[in-house]
Amino acid sequence: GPAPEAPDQAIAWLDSKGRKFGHFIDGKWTKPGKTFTADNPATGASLAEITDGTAADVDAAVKAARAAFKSWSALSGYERGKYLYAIARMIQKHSRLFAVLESMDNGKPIRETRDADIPLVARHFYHHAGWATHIAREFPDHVPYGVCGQIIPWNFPLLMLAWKIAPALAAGNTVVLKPAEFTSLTALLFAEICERVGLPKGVVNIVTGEGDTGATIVNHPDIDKVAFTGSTEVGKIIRAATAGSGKGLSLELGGKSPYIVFEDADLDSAVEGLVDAIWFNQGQVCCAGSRLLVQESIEERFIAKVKARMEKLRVGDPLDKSVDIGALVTPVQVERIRDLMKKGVAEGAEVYEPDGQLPANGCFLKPALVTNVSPANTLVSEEIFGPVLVAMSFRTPEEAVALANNTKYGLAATLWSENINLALDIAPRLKAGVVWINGTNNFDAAVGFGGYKESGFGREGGREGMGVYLKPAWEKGLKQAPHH
Ligand code: TXE
Repeated sequence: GPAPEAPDQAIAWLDSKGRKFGHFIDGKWTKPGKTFTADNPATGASLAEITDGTAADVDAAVKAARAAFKSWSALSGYERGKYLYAIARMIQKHSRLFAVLESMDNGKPIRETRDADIPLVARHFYHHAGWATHIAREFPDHVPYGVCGQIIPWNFPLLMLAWKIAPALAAGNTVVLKPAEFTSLTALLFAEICERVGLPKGVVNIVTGEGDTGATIVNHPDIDKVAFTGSTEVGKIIRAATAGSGKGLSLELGGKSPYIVFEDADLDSAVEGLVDAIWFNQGQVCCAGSRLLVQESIEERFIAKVKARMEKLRVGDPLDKSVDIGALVTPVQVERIRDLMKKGVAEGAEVYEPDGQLPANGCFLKPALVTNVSPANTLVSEEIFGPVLVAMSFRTPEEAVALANNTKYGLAATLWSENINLALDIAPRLKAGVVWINGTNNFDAAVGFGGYKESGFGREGGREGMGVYLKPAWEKGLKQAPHH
């Protein structure tokens, strides 16, 4: 196969920073404080030291963002858009460095960071650069919130940053963003991009740290809006913590999305879609199609095809361009997944894994297919967030809808059928923020993404996503529309 992607450029960048990072606050880098390590989950090697943000760090970042808000929000949308275009272009220019750094820090295959994560990041900034000039017309009598506290997870580190920062800035807000503790590096490289394009100081502040740092941001009295993507557990804590505070809130949480295959589907395409739905990013995807619902009449044939395809999936070095499944983000997650599997098996589940050896070290797991489960099985009801597909069957379309909606989540759903009448009948009955027909994981910055029920609320992308970063002017007692 092709030679692995060389890590040289990313290593040179880390070395140039002394492999030790402070925060990016008010356009400057702070001195590193108490640190934790950023590890490469495929090798266990330590990549850099990351500062664990204190309450004083968060306070300094919020003050800087507050000071910057006045002039940033007073700029015309056109002026703000120019900065977003510059960021987008700079990300494209350094896309290879971003992709390799992301793969090293997170463990996801280079094919994904190169072809999905980083291009989608650039696309998100371009899209919102365009929005900046349209907000005044599209959202008359709306104003930005002010200072946004943004907390993101580790599964799509730079992409989640883009989903948060691009619309916030387009709308005229300033931000304090905390990356996940396992994946801070591309956020820090992004801070350098902000410096390079001359983004006014204080508009973007990156404070690294663990959950406590996140909680400090959420609870800071001078934060106007909180945006969070992560576990449902922490989402609930944040909702409780912000209730009654007057802060705006949007939450993008977990999922257990159904992947429905009807008997008249193009089965080979549905199998390829399934690979993307559940094994993309090792299954660490909030909208992963983790519950296969297959019509009974084709169940045996379809499952045989899935198993045959699983045999061909390559697990290994994330920088190897032919690898399909890389490393999970951290040993903590591997343990979590193993524990859930044990529980599910004790409850009667059967697990199929393809033959073959995993790399001796690193956070690797084989792709797994779980069958013989009742709806009450832990593996059916809980988000596994790993390369584990759970399969069940149904007889009628009615039963498919009932099974699909039998979950506390509601983020995404996929259905396959060659019968367009059936597809269009079923799709609106699936309680999910997005429904894909004869395809899966189709993302675009122009389309709102978000959930129902315990998957959260608020949308990211598109017009709905812009709305999440604006509030009616009357809420601030203002009459004038501040957008130009
Ligand atoms: O998530 P956390 P974890 C799910 C997935 C995964 C599980 C656990 O099922 O297995 O969650 O992952 C910050 N106040 N998802 O524990 O803790 C934290 O530092 C404020 C689904 O890693 O939610 C990080 O930046 N912030 C999900 C971010 O929250 C807090 C993606 C997410 O970490 C905090 C990730 C607190 N009290 C996990 N505690 C998705 N929807 O895509 C932690 N954080």
